Amino acid sequence: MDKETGDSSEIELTTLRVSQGSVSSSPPASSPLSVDSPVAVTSLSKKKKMGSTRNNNTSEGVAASSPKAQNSSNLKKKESREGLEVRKSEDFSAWYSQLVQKAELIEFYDISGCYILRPASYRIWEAIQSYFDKEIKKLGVENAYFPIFVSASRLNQEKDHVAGFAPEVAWVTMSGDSPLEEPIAVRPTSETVMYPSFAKWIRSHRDLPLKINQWNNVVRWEFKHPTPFLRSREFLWQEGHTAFATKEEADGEVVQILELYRSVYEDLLAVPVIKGRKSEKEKFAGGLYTTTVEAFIPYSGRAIQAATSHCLGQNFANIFDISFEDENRLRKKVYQNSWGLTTRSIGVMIMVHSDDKGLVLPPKVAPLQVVVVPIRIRVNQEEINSMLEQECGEYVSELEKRDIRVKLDSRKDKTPGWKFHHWELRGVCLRLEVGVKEFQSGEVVIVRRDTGERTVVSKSDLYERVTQLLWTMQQEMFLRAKNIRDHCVAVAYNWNDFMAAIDSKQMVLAPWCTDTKCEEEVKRQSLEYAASRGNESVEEQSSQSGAVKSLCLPFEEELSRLHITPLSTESNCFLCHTSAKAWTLWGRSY
Ligand code: 87F
Repeated sequence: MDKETGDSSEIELTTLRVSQGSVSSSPPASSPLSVDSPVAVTSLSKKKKMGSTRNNNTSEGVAASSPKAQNSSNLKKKESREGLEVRKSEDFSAWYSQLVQKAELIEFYDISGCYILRPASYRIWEAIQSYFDKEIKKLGVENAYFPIFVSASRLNQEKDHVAGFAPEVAWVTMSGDSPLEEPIAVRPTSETVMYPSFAKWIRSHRDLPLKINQWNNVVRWEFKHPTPFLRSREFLWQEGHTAFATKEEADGEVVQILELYRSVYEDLLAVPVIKGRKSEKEKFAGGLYTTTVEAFIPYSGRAIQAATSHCLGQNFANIFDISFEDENRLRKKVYQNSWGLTTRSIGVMIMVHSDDKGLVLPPKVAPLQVVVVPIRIRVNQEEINSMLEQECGEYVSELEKRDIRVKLDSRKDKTPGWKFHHWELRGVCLRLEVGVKEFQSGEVVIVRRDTGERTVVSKSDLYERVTQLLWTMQQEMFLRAKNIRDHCVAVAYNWNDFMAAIDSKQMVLAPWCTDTKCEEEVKRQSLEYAASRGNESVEEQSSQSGAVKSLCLPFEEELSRLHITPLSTESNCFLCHTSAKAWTLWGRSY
């Protein structure tokens, strides 16, 4: 007997019907549980009630709202708290905070800005790692590991660019209760840790190129509001550091790595990005130029720097004396690059795809791609139930054999409806439902997490159809996100249109003079503009506050993809009206 719903066959059948109905507009007409049957007719009023439970976004299984279930224990109450209680469109940041905790991605910690990455989110990070690691190895990059601590003298060797970041550096000053002789910093990035070794390892042109990557954690003691994945005081990333004999080789690698970052976001995480170059104000101050992939979160109207690939020129080679003897025995300084991709990528993916029911994950990174839910008959049908379960077990092993990440949910103390919600919240891509009807006809119902679309497939085609649906889901998630993102890019030629678009949560492409003073003016005026709108609601204020910054000067290929024609020589800057030098993408950002 089911703990939650008792043993009434009527209620059990109702439960089953409505659970299915909630994800489908029309149940199979031939279903013994269809609305034409007397049993189902008695259940229609319950169906309405149950539907509203679902719409309220509690994840209480449909069955759990039946009268008998309402009398059940605290266990049920606990279950009802499983689902999201906030809608994405109503309070985006509360929705996100609930989602990452309820979907078991994040556990909060007692140090502000530090989060526990639970197995489900670490598994996503492993998928990103494994993809990117393979790709950089093809480029001849080798992994290594350098210490987490930096001495003060080393960190200060590179004072100029560290100066701006100094408040974010965390220091260890004690061991036990005795002060250290010299405080040591926890790495915020590893230039100063790695480059003294580069100076030792590079002697001749034969030692070049040197391409080192490390997968590690870094600490930046940020004071801005922390957000799981997007802004944390400790985060995971890869930092690539390379050295070349010529500037051309370094330039070539910068765009190769940027292309890999595009691919991680678009091909793996199904998140569209725009490639471009950072303005002088926004580039990494220690380098020559910075390239970036920029993503956008439509609900908050904010852009986010998704990954960066820097050309450092010879700046660090001069500081750390990294030089080599060329073929003509002349001593030369190397040209360097550095590039990084962080666990922020997981947060961007969640924000872009997930919905009011919970996580929606692209199949390529989803820890679980398929869940199989047997829909048991609950009255004296143990024989048929055990055959059903055995059949489901066979589907699982068949899919497992072919490397599909699959799980069988045969728990007897949970209703099918409860399980559906449970796995939807956790972002399992496909749900396979096998009821008696399907069992008898050799079919399986497949429900897609992203669209709720149901497909009935013959068990002999199961593997092919599952593979095909996962592939389609991956493609369609990207196309949907890209379509939405494209609608969030406006074009403006003057300040009023520019701010109107920003206010409607868009990014703006505008002709710009590229002058740093003008960029500072955009920041100042946009802050003034936001402050002048003090009569907005709190929610409006938070989504419409913050300075507008340049995100990037998009590459030509990106502009033509967005159907933007090159600037004419007569074009003027949208703000200062001097001659415009480049189309530039602007927005509020994280
Ligand atoms: C915070 C404190 C100290 C960023 C910091 O982007 C230093 C820094 O150098 C700092 N925050 N940065 C810039 C990091 C540049 C660069 N490093 C390697 C990357 C990619 C990987």
